[in-house]
Amino acid sequence: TDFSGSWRMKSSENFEELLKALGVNVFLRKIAVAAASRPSVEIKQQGETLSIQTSTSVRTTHVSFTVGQIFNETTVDGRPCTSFPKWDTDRKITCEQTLLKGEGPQTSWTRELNDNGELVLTMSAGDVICTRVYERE
Ligand code: R13
Repeated sequence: TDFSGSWRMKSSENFEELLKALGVNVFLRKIAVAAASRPSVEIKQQGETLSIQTSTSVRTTHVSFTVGQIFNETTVDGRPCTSFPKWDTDRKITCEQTLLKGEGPQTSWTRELNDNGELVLTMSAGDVICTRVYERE
């Protein structure tokens, strides 16, 4: 599986609910939701190592990790965590996150290349699941 490429989002469900579950206040939530409706995602993959840059007008994140190895990132509400990405299938990575400090709902994300060549991202907080589908640019 090769996730490499430039990706454009075609649908998003439950992003605001996800931020709400994480305790983000309505003011910041509205700003985040507006910005996150037009993201641009650039992925570079070499073997088991991925580099993912997610850009919006107000926030850009960059993560680089090797599947099977713990790495540091931040949760979608910006809290530092350690993350453990694993192959769920040969086309799907599941990543469980552990907060470095404090309490909060259990968070994770998955990224999968589906049969239509789309990239499906899910982000979870407790039992809230946000699903975002990307197509190649
Ligand atoms: C701002 C500050 C308040 C907090 C926040 C959280 C998320 C985001 C912005 C902000 C955005 C996230 C975009 C995510 C994407 C994910 C993906 C609550 C910290 C800066 C308002 C914009 C695009 O699709 O991979």
